[in-house]
Amino acid sequence: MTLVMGIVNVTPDSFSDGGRYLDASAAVAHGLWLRDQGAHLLDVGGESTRPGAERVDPAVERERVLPVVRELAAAGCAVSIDTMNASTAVAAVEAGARIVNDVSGGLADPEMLDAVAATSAEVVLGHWRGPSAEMYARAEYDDPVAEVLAELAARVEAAAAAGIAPSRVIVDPGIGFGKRGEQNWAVLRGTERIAGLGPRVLVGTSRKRFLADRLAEHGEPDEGRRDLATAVTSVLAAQAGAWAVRVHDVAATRDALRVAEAWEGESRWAARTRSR
Ligand code: PMM
Repeated sequence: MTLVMGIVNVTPDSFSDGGRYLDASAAVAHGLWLRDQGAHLLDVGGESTRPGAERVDPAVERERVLPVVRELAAAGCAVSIDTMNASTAVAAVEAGARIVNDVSGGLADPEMLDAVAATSAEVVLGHWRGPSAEMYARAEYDDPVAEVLAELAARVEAAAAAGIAPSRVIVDPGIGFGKRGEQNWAVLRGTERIAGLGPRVLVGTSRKRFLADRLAEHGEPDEGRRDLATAVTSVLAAQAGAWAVRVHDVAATRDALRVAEAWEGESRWAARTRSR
């Protein structure tokens, strides 16, 4: 079964839902609602990674996310903490998070991998080429899939060197991170190869600009149109071997995955996803 990770952004400026859940109780209510819609995991984040975003002070980040992590974990939800700061990661794990989701793959904070190693949490290592403010300047690739694979493999090795067993590692191709338009499609096309690296794969396409750009090429307005596109890319990622998909609209992706599973046959789908 492909897992659905629901997004709980506790930020004033995330590009699609920033500001709506800055209040902790509203964020908790949103997380519980996503859980009821079928999310297997809830990803709580307090720092926007939208293109051009400024970094947030880790103390401010912790103030935003810890009450939300604590309450959702206490309610029995499987929580991941979306952070590039080791101090926030450790505090969130103490508050009940089971997964540290670091879009920088441990590159933004040199203490991250050692800090995670000292916990029992799992870790998502994202493909990343520098902070939001400068990531597009580094979006140069000769062969996007090969380069993403090699750079992810280096992060998996760094995690192992820090003492994080490969079974605790999940990799993420970092759609939209240091990648422009077509480069994102090229990387998604390589999902099967990325899954061949070994660790489980998480794919996050939800509401990202490259989807809106694709719709715009056909004259479709952007407003409110990205969730259906996200459900489609999430199913395709699952078929290519993704272990989990990270989305805002859990119900749409859940339905899409159920339909795809019926098409393929439950046992074949289960066998494919079990092997991850
Ligand atoms: N994308 C965003 C934030 N966190 N984490 C992972 N593992 N993968 C992603 O693709 C990812 C992420 C940016 O999207 P948002 O601002 O809408 O949360």
